[in-house]
Amino acid sequence: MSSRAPQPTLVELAEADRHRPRFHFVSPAGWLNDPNGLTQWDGTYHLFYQYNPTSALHSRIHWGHATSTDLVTWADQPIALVPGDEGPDRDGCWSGVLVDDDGTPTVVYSGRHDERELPCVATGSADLNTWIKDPGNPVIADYPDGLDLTAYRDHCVWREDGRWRHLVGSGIAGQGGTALLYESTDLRHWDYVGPLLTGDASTGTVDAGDWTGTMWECVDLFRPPAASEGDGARKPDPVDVLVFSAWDAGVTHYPLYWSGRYRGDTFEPDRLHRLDLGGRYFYAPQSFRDESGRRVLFGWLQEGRDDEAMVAHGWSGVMSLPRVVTLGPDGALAQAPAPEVATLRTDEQRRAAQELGPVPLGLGEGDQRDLELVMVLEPGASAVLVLASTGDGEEATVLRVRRDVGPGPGGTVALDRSRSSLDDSVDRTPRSGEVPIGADGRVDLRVLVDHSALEVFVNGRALTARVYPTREDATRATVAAETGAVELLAATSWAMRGTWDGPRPLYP
Ligand code: DQQ
Repeated sequence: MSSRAPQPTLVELAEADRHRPRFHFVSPAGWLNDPNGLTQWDGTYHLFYQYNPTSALHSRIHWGHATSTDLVTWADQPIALVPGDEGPDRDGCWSGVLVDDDGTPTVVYSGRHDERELPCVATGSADLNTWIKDPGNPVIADYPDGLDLTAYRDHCVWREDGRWRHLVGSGIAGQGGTALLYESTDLRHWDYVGPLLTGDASTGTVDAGDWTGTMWECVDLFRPPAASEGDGARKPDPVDVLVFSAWDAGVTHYPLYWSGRYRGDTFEPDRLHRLDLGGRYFYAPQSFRDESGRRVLFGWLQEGRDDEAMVAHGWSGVMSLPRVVTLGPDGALAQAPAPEVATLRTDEQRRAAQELGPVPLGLGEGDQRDLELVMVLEPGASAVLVLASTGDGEEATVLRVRRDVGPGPGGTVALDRSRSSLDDSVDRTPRSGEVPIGADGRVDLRVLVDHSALEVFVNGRALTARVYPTREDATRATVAAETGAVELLAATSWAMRGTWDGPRPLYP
């Protein structure tokens, strides 16, 4: 009789994977996608997330839950929402938000059944660990009359002038993505107001990143605090932003936002912006205002490897680091890792200020790194950072920052992943976009490498991606000047401490 070796569990597979980040939040194993229900409640940060504890694929989604007192180290809490045996969420508890209903923590989420989603409500215990679904779910029983919708899900809910307001992400067939506005006095009975704003799917292209999709997922409306607040500088006029994730026929594209003005029943758009130059690698973001008044944003770093690889490794999906978002002087959002991330730094290495040349300057080795560089680029100059590289360069991820020719402001950042991995089943397509570089040529660059997760910030613009080098020694980082004069004012690199040890239970 032959006895078969026991199959490794999802947790064992996940723990053995060298591509699994160690200072980004990941689920214990299985599947993770969107951040949900973000809040700081009585001082404690709560991160709920789309979670499938049964496999590394998206199916029958639960709400996982973790808490933190410092935004970077997380403690797993019991799963918050499980799809019902029957009822409107029997096929999944999809994305949603948490609001404070006069002291009662209350989530508004999308219950999935029969291949469509409808708004549902659940109330939580004081520690936010036990949730009771409202017997009246779904609280909106059908799509609004008279609209031919492409999809309908995800929520942004806020209190305004004594009533609740609620956006549901959607799309109007033949027109484009939209955010449908509702009002309520009790979060259970909703009056439909109308579309707050509707995009035009007949303009723009995916390649340019200005096509707004046939449906908007995870709409998020907020007023960002000005970056200059508190330092005595003139405050810019208030700007509101409407963030959404452009979607089409089952395909997730990228997060975008309109800057403009929220005018009550409508949103007056001014400009469309890319929220993250990595596109789908920072998808379905959600933000919240913390108790200190900061606007904090998390997003889902999708995998760049196929379903087979996800299943083989027992896990999928990374939560971004927390980002603090402000309104920059150019009227666009400026993003930076929350200062708390720096508490994970260890083993500081500094490089002397110097004029960079073509010979690469080493910035340290390791697959959990934080790099901070300040450079001055002359017009037309470009600096090149090589990351996750082997000594012979067989595997290397190449990041270029280039200042436009001419004295005007402007520049680009480009991520070349063509040599990131010898495994040709992983996504190695490039990413790039515009970054603001002022007349002084100064570039503040921050790079966070956490195994397969890469988050880059260039003068407040973010570019997120995933990389999967195959060689164990693909851990080097260097910087050099590629063209023109590049002055390095400061370069510091740190190893980053991991935020948990060992396996975590799948069903906390
Ligand atoms: N993910 C959720 C949806 C949302 C999408 C389902 C965005 O609610 O529209 O897991 O990634």
